[in-house]
Amino acid sequence: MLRMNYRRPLVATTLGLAISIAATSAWAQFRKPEDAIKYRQGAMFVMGNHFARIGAMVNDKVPFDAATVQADAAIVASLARLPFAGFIAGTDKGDTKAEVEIWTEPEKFRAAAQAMQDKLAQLNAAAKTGNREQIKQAFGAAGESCKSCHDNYRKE
Ligand code: ASC
Repeated sequence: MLRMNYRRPLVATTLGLAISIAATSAWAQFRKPEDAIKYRQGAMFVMGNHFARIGAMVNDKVPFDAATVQADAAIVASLARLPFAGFIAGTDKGDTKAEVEIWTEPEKFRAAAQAMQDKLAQLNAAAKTGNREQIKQAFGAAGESCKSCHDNYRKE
């Protein structure tokens, strides 16, 4: 009994600390709200760049090279989670085209983000096969998921 009582404050303090770290971590990643906006835009910019390189190949703008597609698809798939860390509370204003629905219907936004991540994982898997037709199809499906989220959550 004595031992349990002795330990309880430590458990409570550790738990309290863990909860407060979890609650503030979204903010703690960025020094100011503008940094969160730049972060998500930067992540999407890099994703868009590498995604477009794949598009150029499957649409015959540049010669198809399986190894290059694999590298680009791996980059895009691994970056796909990053933008969402930047959509923190209070960043619907400022230098951003983000629609307020991102914050007013977060479940729908999260689902759209997940759909995009799934499509990019499928593109990454297709890239590993080296099969141009499979890659082209997966690229198209992934592009649709980019577009649908932009149509719903990005201002003109
Ligand atoms: C891209 C890019 C997007 C998508 C989208 C597809 O290359 O940057 O956001 O494709 O335009 O419709």
